[in-house]
Amino acid sequence: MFNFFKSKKKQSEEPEQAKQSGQPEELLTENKNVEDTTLDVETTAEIEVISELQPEAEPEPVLSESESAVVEEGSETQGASQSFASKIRHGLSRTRQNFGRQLSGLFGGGGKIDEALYEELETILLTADVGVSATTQLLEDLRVQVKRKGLTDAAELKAALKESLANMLAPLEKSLVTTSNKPFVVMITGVNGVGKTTSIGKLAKFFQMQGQSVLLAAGDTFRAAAREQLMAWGERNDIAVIAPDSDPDKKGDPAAVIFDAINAAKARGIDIVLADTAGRLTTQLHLMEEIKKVKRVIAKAMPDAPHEVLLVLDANTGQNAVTQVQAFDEALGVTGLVLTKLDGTAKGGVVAAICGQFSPNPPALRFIGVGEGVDDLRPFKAGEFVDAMFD
Ligand SMILES: Nc1nc2c(ncn2[C@@H]2O[C@H](COP(=O)(O)OP(=O)(O)OP(=O)(O)O)[C@@H](O)[C@H]2O)c(=O)[nH]1
Ligand SMILES: [Mg+2]
Repeated sequence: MFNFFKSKKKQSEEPEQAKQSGQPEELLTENKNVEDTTLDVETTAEIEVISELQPEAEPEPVLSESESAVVEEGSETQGASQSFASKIRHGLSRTRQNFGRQLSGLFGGGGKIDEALYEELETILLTADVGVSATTQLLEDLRVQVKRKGLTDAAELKAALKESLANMLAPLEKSLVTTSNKPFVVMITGVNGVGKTTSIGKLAKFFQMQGQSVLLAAGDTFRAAAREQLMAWGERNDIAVIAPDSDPDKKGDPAAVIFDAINAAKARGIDIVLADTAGRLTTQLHLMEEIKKVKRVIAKAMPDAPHEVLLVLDANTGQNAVTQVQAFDEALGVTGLVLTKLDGTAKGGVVAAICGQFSPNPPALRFIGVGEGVDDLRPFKAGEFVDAMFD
């Protein structure tokens, strides 16, 4: 944590020096954004300080009881995957109670497969936030299956629908491989309050458990509390955080903070940089421009970076999530999604809506959030997810 405080001090000095030079603040911010080569010099100086303070050996992370359980689960036993699956199942209980129960009601009594049945099924899918496009695709696929397999009884449709849904969600399942670059830079973005900062904490733990070192960049300079939130989390978990100045009168520049963090990670041989950013609505055009600039500056710190642009979505937003993917993808080129808060909603069907909208190449759904605990962010597995949606 020394390094963090040192970096804080260094940054707090910069605006003062700049102010003394008489430059307007707006211009200073711009200069810091790498348009000016002096940033390289400043950053190099900071790296040296950080390296000096880096302890010889990384301290063992202190684990709480639940976190220790994650390590045990991580050992590749059958019990582990069962426990992962039961967590997802628990997290999706609201979706299952709504969607799964209605389907059981529809299919459970048997009866013949006719147009009325398809119509009822269409209504259930639409009300579960599956969306028009995915619903149409699922029904078409189901009709093909019914013909091919010669199904006649409504009870047989449940398994067929499960199969169609699993096939539809399969392209979303692409795990995040972080070994292609060092550091592997992940930029985290999304609208306000979707779970970006807490997901960063969970992701940091996830990668740490896999033996990878992580550095956090507190790039949300808009909300003073965001900096504190990430800092406190980093301190508790022995993970370095590079953050802007704490003085609310001095505006931090998100791009500069992340730029510094990448250089610090390079100097320290860190595997993964997780960069937080402030929440923004897709209609706030100036903030969408700002995030584009953050991405450009990241590329100046490391040519291929960011290696992953993760868009965090709140499952409660339902269909609106699709609009958010479109807008952020247009601005940044989204490479992966994190869908949070599935535990608090019956709108789990939104996963299918994303597939339907971006068929045949939907963005990768890297992780899903099924609770507030540190081990409640899980890599997305299509089969497991579909199983958890049904009774
Ligand atoms: N139940 C549940 N709560 C979650 C999940 N993920 C995040 N949260 C909660 O959502 C709230 C907002 O989380 P933050 O991480 O601060 O959201 P943010 O996107 O960083 O917010 P801004 O920075 O203000 O845009 C917190 O109370 C989190 O605990 C989840 O998967 N399940
Ligand atoms: Mg945040």
